[in-house]
Amino acid sequence: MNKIQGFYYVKSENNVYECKLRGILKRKESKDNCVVGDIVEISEDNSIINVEKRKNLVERPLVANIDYLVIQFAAKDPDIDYERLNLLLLRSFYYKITPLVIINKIDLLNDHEMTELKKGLEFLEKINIKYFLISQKENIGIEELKLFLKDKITAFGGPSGVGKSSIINLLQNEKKLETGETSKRLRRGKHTTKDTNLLELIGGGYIIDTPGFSSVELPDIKDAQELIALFPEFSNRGDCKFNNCLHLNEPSCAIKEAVKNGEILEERYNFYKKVYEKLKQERWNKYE
Ligand SMILES: Nc1nc2c(ncn2[C@@H]2O[C@H](COP(=O)(O)OP(=O)(O)O)[C@@H](O)[C@H]2O)c(=O)[nH]1
Ligand SMILES: [Mg+2]
Ligand SMILES: [Zn+2]
Repeated sequence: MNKIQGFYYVKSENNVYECKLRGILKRKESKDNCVVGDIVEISEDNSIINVEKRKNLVERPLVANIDYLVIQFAAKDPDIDYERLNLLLLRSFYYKITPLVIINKIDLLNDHEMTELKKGLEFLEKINIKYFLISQKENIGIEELKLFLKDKITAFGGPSGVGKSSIINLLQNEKKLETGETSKRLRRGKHTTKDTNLLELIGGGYIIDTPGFSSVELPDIKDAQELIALFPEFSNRGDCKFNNCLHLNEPSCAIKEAVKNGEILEERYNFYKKVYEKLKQERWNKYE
């Protein structure tokens, strides 16, 4: 379901129907009663009469049922910002969207740099996150990516200049996005796509390309236990001495033990501590 200027465009197998909301859906004065990405039931007079339960819902942009968040970086120009990668992973887990990591521009790497890159991405395998090493320019890895995204709804996020628009243009036919050189002076804010419309993929499926998914703002995490749950490698470890262990300064902590023996990557643990401190200082203390 796609929404444009008050009309809802509902796609069935062979048709697109222009629909209006009806009955209880319309009366509910809520902007999220029916959103882009919803799976809906329509009547013969083109009214949406039911919205199916969502597997996820993102608020900015307002969109539901996303299968993947592609977190895209470039192997070089600009270099990978691992903290930003971790933040985007955190957001992906928070919104219950499966993350996929794409590293584009591998044409710019020599063999040694390629080995280093793979080492830097090893931690993704440990937390079962699939990654693709691709080059839009030299058409490396694009076919595999296409197959993977077929029939799925995929959002794209990542810094500017990593080739998001270039890749999206290869994947979809509807609308060509502007691409450009990385601005060296102003590194932020060159967003050429502002709408939330779903772009249809050539082989089936949809892409969403909006700046919202590149945001590195910390989501609305309520407390430490909710934060801990967003680190998949922290689960299914042995027990810590304390039930409500924050894995910081407590004795006999299974997480710190796992960091020490290399089962949990130190950078990931340090990222956890950093986010914990930030949330505690900037948000949680206010409610105490
Ligand atoms: N060397 C190389 N450059 C690329 C590749 N893909 C995109 N670029 C270039 O990177 C720049 C930024 O691309 P763009 O798609 O606008 O990035 P976006 O800001 O993430 O949407 C452009 O100059 C592209 O030509 C690639 O695979 N290899
Ligand atoms: Mg772009
Ligand atoms: Zn612990």
